[in-house]
Amino acid sequence: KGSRLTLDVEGMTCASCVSRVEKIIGKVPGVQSAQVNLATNKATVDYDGAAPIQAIMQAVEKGGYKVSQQD
Ligand code: 9UX
Repeated sequence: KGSRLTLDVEGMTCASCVSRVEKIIGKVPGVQSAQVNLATNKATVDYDGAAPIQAIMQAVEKGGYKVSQQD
């Protein structure tokens, strides 16, 4: 019943960035889990309900990273 979306995250330069971004995304309401890949700059997000894209993008940007939506 859950859905999945992929976002592009720029500005992550170390493994701790990955943890930070996963934590940031994981706190967004509706998000079940987030997996960030440092090598590909992609964040895979599993969520319930309506896609929380706007909230995720705001939270990630506030954290100091650039984020864009992927197809
Ligand atoms: Mo690593 Mo990322 O020292 O915001 S945590 S660069």
